Amino acid sequence: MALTTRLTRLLGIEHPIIQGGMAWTATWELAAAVSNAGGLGIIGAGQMPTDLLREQIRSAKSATDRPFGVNLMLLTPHIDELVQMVLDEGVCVVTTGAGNPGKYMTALQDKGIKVIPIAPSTALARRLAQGGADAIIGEGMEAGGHIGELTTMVLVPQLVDAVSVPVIAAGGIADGRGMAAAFALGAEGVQLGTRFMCADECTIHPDVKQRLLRAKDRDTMVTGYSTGHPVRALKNKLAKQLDELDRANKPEELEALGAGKLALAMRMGDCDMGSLMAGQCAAMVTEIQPAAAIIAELLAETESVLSGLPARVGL
Ligand code: TUI
Repeated sequence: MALTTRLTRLLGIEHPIIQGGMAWTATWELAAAVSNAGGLGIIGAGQMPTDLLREQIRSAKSATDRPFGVNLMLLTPHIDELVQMVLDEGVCVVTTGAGNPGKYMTALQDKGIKVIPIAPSTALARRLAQGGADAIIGEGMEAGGHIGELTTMVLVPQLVDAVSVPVIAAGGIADGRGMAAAFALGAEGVQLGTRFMCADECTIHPDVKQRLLRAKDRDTMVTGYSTGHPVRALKNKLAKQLDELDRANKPEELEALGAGKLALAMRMGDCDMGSLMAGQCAAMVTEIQPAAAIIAELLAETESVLSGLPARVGL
């Protein structure tokens, strides 16, 4: 099946599926595998040193001839240096998170790089679209990591009404039912993070993958409201300690405790004191599979849901 949308045409990809650019998680191995399977793989820059991200981009280029992207986390202190390096290296797509990429937009697009910011609200999406964003990722609060306030179900249709560029739905999508629902809401693509954490090619610690496979529906929680940067992760010892600091309104202590904890989980496999950032749909991830199998399954399920819908509702 070929699902073609404005997004597949804009990026020159086969399927309208983007793999989330998760920090310490989405390395070049995963990004290249997703791109080779016809989706858009994304390297998560997070707080990576500039030289390491450069190597990641070069490795991805040697592993795929297809388009791939980089996610830039805008709260990173050396973000200007990362952007300059990405301009020098050249990639097809930059997605951005945790801020407004307005000041980098022209420089990136002048190099032929498509800029696709993540927006948690219509106000920001409108500003970004006016500033020339090529598409907008609407990420609901079901997502893992740093989140906004709105759910995917209410955010996506409002974004579709607010901007004329393609909208990509993210947050809470783990299978073809969610993907079909995203298209029903007006999205022209989907971005999945948590599901791809359990791809064979995802290089996170195997213990984290096992924790994801065991997760149940209410196993994530959000901490960090007091800092202004709420984060969703699987419940563990760290999350409970962060929650206590949140409730005591101690944002500085919370930030100090949280520092470096994502890498501790994803790279070192510390599932107690590491930050197991993951979305609510962790419970829907039940298998470790090659990225290509995830994409094939998503497409087959989406086709089956969409083609079965009219009969199901009596149309
Ligand atoms: O960025 C993400 N997810 C992330 S970033 C991250 S690293 C981090 N760790 C601790 C605290 C903060 C970050 C882990 N997960 N998703 C995309 C996303 N972007 N979610 C929410 C936003 C967002 C929030 C505010 C985007 C723009 C924004 O704009 C504020 C403004 O400047 O108007």
